[in-house]
Amino acid sequence: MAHIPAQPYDYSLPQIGKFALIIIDMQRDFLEPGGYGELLGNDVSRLYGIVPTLQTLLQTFRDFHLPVIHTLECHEPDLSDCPPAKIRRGKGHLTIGDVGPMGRILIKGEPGNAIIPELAPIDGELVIHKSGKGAFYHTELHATLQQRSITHLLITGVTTEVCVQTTMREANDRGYECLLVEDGTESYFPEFKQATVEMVCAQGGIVGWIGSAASVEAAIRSIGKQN
Ligand code: C5J
Repeated sequence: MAHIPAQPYDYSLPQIGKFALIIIDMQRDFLEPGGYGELLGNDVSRLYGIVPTLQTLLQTFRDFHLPVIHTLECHEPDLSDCPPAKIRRGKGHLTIGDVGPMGRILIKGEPGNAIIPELAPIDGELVIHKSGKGAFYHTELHATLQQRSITHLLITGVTTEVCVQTTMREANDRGYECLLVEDGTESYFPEFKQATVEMVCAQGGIVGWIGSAASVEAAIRSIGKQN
């Protein structure tokens, strides 16, 4: 066990095997021009800023052979898992399922739907395909975490106030102890990131904790030495 300096108070990282890193939706569709993020009217350029931090954090987990979970927001090619309301949203001329510069938008297996190469999953890492914003909705995530006795989640990825926050709230409701890695998450809207960071750890940690990637890495190294 190790203590991570965090808000609203230290986060206790349990023994190895009980915690996992979740990297949410670091996909070309959200980070690159021509993807779903941009067609919703967003300036996607600011999201790349967290990639070096996530690479270092991911490498630390890999160095210690710790569980890593990647998620992708995506839909089946026939859109059978996509509610019509989601297809109607946005203000561009293209929508989910249409052909864009990186293939069909937000469709499983299309080039634009892939995780960016810098953070591509490797063998042994869990990849969760999700049709909703939260990673627990209609996925095998909860069952898989339970099977592995994982109780603590270090949460990262994009976008802070949408898929990241939704997943953190879903996890919290299922009893997981969650720490949102502040410099490992980003939004198209800096003010929304800030608001999310403040709201999830308000009221004594109503949804969880906020900490830094460096603090998580230091805690892992200290636990690693104990083993
Ligand atoms: C959005 C996500 N923003 N991954 N998805 O639609 O946050």
